[in-house]
Amino acid sequence: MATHYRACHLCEAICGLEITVEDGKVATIRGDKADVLSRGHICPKGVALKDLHEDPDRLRAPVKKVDGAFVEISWDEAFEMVGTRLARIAEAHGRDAIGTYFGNPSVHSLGMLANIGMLVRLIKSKSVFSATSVDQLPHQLMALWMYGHQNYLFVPDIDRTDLIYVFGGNPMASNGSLWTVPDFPGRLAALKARGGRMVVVDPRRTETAKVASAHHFIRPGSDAFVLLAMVNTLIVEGLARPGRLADFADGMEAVAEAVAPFTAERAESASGLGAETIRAMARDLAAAPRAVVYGRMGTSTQAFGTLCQWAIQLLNILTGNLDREGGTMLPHPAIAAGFSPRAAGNFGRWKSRVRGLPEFASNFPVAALAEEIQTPGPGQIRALVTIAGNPVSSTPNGRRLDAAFAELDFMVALDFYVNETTRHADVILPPCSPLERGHYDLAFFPLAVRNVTRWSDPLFEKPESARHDWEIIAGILEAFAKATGVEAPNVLPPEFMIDMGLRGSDYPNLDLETLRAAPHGIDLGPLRPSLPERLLTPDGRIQMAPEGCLADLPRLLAATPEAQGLLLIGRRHVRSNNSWMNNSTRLVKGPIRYRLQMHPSDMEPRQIRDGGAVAVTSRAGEVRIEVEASEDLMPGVVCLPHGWGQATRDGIRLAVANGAGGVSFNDLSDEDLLDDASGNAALNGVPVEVRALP
Ligand SMILES: Nc1nc2c(c(=O)[nH]1)N[C@H]1C(S)=C(S)[C@@H](COP(=O)(O)OP(=O)(O)OC[C@H]3O[C@@H](n4cnc5c(=O)[nH]c(N)nc54)[C@H](O)[C@@H]3O)O[C@H]1N2
Ligand SMILES: Nc1nc2c(c(=O)[nH]1)N[C@H]1C(S)=C(S)[C@@H](COP(=O)(O)OP(=O)(O)OC[C@H]3O[C@@H](n4cnc5c(=O)[nH]c(N)nc54)[C@H](O)[C@@H]3O)O[C@H]1N2
Ligand code: SF4
Ligand SMILES: [Mo]
Repeated sequence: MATHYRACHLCEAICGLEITVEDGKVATIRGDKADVLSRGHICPKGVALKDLHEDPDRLRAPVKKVDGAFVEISWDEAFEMVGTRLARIAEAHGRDAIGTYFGNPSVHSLGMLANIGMLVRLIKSKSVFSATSVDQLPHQLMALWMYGHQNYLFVPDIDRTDLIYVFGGNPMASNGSLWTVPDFPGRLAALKARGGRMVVVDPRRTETAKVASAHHFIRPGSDAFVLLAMVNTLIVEGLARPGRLADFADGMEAVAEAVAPFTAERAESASGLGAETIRAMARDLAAAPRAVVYGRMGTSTQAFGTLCQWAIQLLNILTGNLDREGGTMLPHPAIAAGFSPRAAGNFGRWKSRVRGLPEFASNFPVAALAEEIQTPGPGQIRALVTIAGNPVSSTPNGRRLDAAFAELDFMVALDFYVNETTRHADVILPPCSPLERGHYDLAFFPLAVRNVTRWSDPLFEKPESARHDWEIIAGILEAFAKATGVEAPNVLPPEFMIDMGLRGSDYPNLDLETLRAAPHGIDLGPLRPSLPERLLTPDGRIQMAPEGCLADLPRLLAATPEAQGLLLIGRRHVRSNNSWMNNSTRLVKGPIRYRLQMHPSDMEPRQIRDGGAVAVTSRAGEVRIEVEASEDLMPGVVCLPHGWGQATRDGIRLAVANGAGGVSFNDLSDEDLLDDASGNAALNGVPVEVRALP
């Protein structure tokens, strides 16, 4: 029996795992107690890596569609076909006719992350989309506007703070996001043991709310009112004390003027949170020696995501907690490529063809993907490359995308499953199992609560016939370059790039060999302040009042809570991973987790009974699902997880065998419902109606 240590790549917590192998098979998977960051933490998904590796439904060779069915082909044939078909479409219709979509796992796969830029540059199409616009776009936009870099996402220093406000995040289920904080439960327990507090603001009494010092319900989509009222309180009551930040932050007067209309009373009527509670929250924040305001999905994938992220930054700045121990800080990762000025990002340099939505970092909002395929004219998307993504399940109005994908002239998917999205592909190119590749968390060390570095060698050698993600991208680049008569860019093995990166690190004596000899990771010390030196705004100062935020305020002021009707929000469970781990029986077993949760006071007038079937209707569509009564919801709010409903689409075997059912949340979410300031999808706070079915 051999023991192998490696990082789990499934979520942002990047836990260290201890995996034992017997007879060439995974025997056990446990948390690695010696891991310098995760200290033994693991969740059920980490254990399910065995299922992913062994899953007979996972594709092991490229397939092409013949008469509606997928048949295996050789890599040579697959690349040839992809290269020539894409080149032919580009020649006939222009480069923008080729669309690409990058999904979430493309940042969890080193070979992908390191090379997708090259693919975009070679294809030279503006039709690029990604999961960013159903996720953290407002966070990144704010980082760009206020600090000059899209990746300046300040990390809550949970290990040294006294008070954390969590708005719209559920780290007890998600294990943290834009916050690599493995063993969140342990770190929270330590915070409480030293007398600290965590306060949760969420329309649902979540798993995180249940272990918080206090929880407040909030009406979905109304956080900006509350957060800006907290800013207002700090200013009006003379509690704003930015300390040293005042020396290099501009825009205080503009902020004071902008937030003046956002009183606690106005916030109360919009949000349901009491005006006194809101003021007290602001005062507590100002009084705490070290404190953090943190907001996640519930405050970004909603109609005022940008304003929420702005107000959160303002609260941390005005209380002097930005860039301070026990507040929020920017990590110093061993490889800081993601923080380089070249990667600073851009916004609004060009607009999408049909709806005029702004690009961010050369991506259009994915809410515009279906219309870009379905609307004729120059630039219409006719071919699509999806890369580790499942937009039919994960992005707004999945039914419309489903129909749009069926209209494409050509589609290729880099994925190891036939799912809601890839079933439309002409060719699917599956990478080898994640346990067969080396791993380095290029994207997540820059978000971690401590500076650490760690390399994971492959657990198993990949079969000769299998390809790594980076080799698949290299194959496409080569074939497309050949078909368009240009030279193919050189793709390097990711190991090589990491070695180079480590050798060029600000930390001394790092290279791949050093990391290989330290499989539990190397601790590089606690987070430390680094402003103003690292600011990358044009004048090197914090921009507290970005134009784009001020311009969005009238829209917020005009927003009036709808008198009746229900608002739909999402939920994550610790045994789920977006849309793609439901094939693991180990994860799916147990109580059914995909029902619509509804408060009894909303069920009664609609004559809906616990366990009964209902129709849920939004502007975008209708789904039928069972109801689960829940007192954990704020009345007026209904709650459904995303990533389910595989069985409602033809031709997919996934997650059906083990009894997983449910419906897709995004058959209800609306491609017209956006955070207008950024183009991010408003997946939370979707107006719906629910009626009992006989
Ligand atoms: N309603 C609602 N919708 C949501 C959300 C929500 O909270 N509510 N959350 C949003 C968020 S935060 C995100 S990040 C998106 C995710 O959106 P997507 O990234 O589009 O969707 P996933 O479900 O993560 O699908 C990932 C795909 O990548 C494949 N895959 C996994 N690992 C690899 C790999 O190593 N290589 C390759 N080539 N393929 C791989 C999987 O088989 C799967 O098909 O969903 C968003 N959608
Ligand atoms: N187990 C598991 N873990 C995951 C994932 C997964 O699918 N499953 N996905 C991973 C990914 S890609 C991401 S991005 C992260 C996301 O990480 P989180 O953001 O921590 O996860 P969510 O569960 O989406 O939390 C959003 C919270 O916002 C609340 N909410 C909804 N609307 C509003 C609102 O208007 N205001 C406020 N204040 N709250 C609101 C919801 O009730 C929910 O509790 O999780 C990651 N980790
Ligand atoms: S929390 Fe779970 S899924 Fe996330 S990295 Fe750790 S073991 Fe993997
Ligand atoms: Mo995400």
